[in-house]
Amino acid sequence: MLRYLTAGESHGHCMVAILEGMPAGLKIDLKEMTIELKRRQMGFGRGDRMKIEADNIEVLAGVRDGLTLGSPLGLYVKNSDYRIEDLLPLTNPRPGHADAAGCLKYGHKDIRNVLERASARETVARVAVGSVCKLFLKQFDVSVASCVVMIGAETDKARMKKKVEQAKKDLDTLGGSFRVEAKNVPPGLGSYVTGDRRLNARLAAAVFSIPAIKAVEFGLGTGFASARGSRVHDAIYYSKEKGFYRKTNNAGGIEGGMSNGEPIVMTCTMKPISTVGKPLDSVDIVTHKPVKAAVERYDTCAVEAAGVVAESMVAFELANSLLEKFGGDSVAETKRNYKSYLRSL
Ligand code: EPS
Repeated sequence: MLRYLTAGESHGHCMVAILEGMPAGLKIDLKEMTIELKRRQMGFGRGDRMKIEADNIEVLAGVRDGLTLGSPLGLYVKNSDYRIEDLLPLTNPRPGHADAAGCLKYGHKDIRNVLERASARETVARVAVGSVCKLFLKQFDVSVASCVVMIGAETDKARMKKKVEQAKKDLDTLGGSFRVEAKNVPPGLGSYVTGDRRLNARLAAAVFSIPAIKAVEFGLGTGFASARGSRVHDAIYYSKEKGFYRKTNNAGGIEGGMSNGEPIVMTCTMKPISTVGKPLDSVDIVTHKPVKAAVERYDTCAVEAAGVVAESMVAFELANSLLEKFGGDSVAETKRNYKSYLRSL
């Protein structure tokens, strides 16, 4: 089993992650891992924080001579904007953010105690984890990619950009949707035998664990609601070269909670960032008097970045499911088991 944990506050010293369960003998390619971190920083509509952060990754533990040891990996990303101790307290929660519910839950009287951890800065550690999982999946020719589908109801790239520019001028924010696609996933990851082993349930939970994600669909997704079965289920074919295959992929690569060998396709919706320049009505956490919500530096739109984070979460879950099916304490052992399964299909 693969598992991870992250720690760190947005303006704290650093973001760290521990990834446990990665087999021994995986070549750690820091260059490729750094590319993933840089991809997360980009995207039209990101705020000024990304000009401050370098987002370089340091592997603190679990690697020797460039290869994983099979022991937990310690991953470290330094925060350049480190000033948590100097930041003033805030008592005006932002609608849409974790601020209000977080203060009520933990008894905080300063929303900073919530927002510093609830901040999407934490996703840099997720991408560090995902970047290792991607290296592992590469050993099996499995790839995970993402693209922006829609921003502010626009699907054309130039129009999306204009929408973001306008939202920025209006001191507002925008959400949107992105697609994540995993290719060359073997059939049979996940299982139908219990709900908690269903791959779609695990992948959806993984993507929903990213801040601001409000919907996750597989394949045709909500389109299934208005369709007849005969029109939307993906007919099955077989050829010697391809094995079992489909001509359509409305299922999004998952049937009965298992990968079916087709690409796994997920469309995910992100709500607009909750910090808005023209703040909404709120209530002071301490005095209970009406106030305007806090305004901090913010991103106008982070849909593209969220897609990169989702890739990481999907890569983690696929690596986990692959290890669950094929086992192996070393990459060589997992590969042997994997090849033998492929031959048996
Ligand atoms: C975030 C607010 C902004 C974002 C941040 C998430 O940070 P700051 O308040 O420092 O300007 O830039 O995202 C990141 C720092 C990141 O690395 O993605 C928030 O409130 O969630």
